[in-house]
Amino acid sequence: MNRWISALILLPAIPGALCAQDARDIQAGDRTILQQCEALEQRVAGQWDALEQLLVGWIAEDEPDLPASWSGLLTNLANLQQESDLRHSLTGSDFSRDLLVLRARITDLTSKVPSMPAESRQPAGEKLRQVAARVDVLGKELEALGETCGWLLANLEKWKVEFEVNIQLSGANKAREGLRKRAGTALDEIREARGGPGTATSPERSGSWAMGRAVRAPVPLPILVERARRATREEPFVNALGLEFLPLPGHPGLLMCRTETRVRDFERFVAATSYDATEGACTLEEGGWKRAGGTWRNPRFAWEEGEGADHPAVCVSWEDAKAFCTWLYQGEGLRYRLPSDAEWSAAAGPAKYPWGETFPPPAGAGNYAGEEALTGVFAANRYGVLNGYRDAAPRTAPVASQEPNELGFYDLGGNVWEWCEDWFLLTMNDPDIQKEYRQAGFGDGGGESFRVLRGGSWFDEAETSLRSSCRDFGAPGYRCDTRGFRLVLDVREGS
Ligand SMILES: [Ca+2]
Repeated sequence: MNRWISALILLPAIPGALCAQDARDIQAGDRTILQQCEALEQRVAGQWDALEQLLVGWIAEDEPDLPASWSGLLTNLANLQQESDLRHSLTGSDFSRDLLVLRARITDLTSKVPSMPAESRQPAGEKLRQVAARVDVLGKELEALGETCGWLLANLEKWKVEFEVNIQLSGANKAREGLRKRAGTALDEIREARGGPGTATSPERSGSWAMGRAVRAPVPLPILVERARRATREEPFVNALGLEFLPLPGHPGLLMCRTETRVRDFERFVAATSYDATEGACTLEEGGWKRAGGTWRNPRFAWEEGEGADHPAVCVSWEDAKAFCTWLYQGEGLRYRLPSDAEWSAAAGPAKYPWGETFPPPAGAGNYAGEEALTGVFAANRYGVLNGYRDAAPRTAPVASQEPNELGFYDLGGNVWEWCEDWFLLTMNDPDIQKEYRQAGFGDGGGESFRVLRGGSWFDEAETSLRSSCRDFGAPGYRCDTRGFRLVLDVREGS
């Protein structure tokens, strides 16, 4: 038994004084009270999931009996709101009651700290302050969840009117399609609200979901960090952009994005900041790479309109990628960066190639320059291809088009070269690759001239380029249609 607890038991029992149970509660503050707090946090996260599931189910129903499904959704949402809303705290929401009980217990214990032995007051008070702060954050999130439900309920009423009008105007199918689209947008908004860069505005109750991106105040940072730390391969951390992050083996507190950053993500960044990444990108043209007006938005891949959104963003430099990370940090408060060279290696695994030990790649290994690439200028210029290999994409492919690797990461081999934090040195490469470069008159890489790129791209077919160990290099400001990036999220203590 702790020394001061023994001492306390000998104190005369006076009103307001610390009893043995109080002492144990304070002493075990990071166990019992925090366990209760954690359980509540998990329940709140479960409520958010339930809210998402309501909409997912509603959108997914084929030919739903809308009046029935509508009233079901309204009832479920109302229940969810009541369960979550702090205003119902005195009338029976389990959540709020438990939260209030926890708060009251912390207040009670705090009032008893002065009667503790002098040497114990400071640490005990600190422990209680910490858990009180955590409970406050939880209260805010619970309130936000209630508000979001309320807002959605209000919008559902409006959609109902809109739907009935649209049936008259354009028929049931079109009306249903419009409704699904609205529900889909609402779902996106809710998912975004759970993470939230730049979403710190209040809901516009009189507006539609489409009017404002913000649903509610962003999820408090400590909760985001906690969620990220608890992420697993089965349950990744999903950030405000909908990007999924998995724990990086061998690097506690670091998570890596399962996919390359998409055009749609970069679009959000540019829309929010007016960042200009359009100048000077090199794209593959007649006779080689040229500055021909290509940009991340249109890398001259002959995309159909609207097709590129899920492709990896290309024509973005290392500097552009870092600016993107800064923007995400400013919105979400989480620390994003590019992977270090070693972290990228950890995600790729120990095999010689991203798909295993043998060359050439088996079918489905990745988006490389297979025979499908022989279109347009590629065909005319007779760049090398992997004879006998074929994937679906002549240029970039939507991220996650191929199977993930054993650790759950997509496109670590192929699609686009990925920028890393490190400066490039030729000696990072295998000896035979170093020899090739040296024969071409290349020095040691210049120390602080070029950044490392990993993973190969849609343009690559050479055995050396397809090795997991191969490092390409580029000046930090260089934009090119074979290069993109992938994010790392750092939630280590003290980071
Ligand atoms: Ca390909």
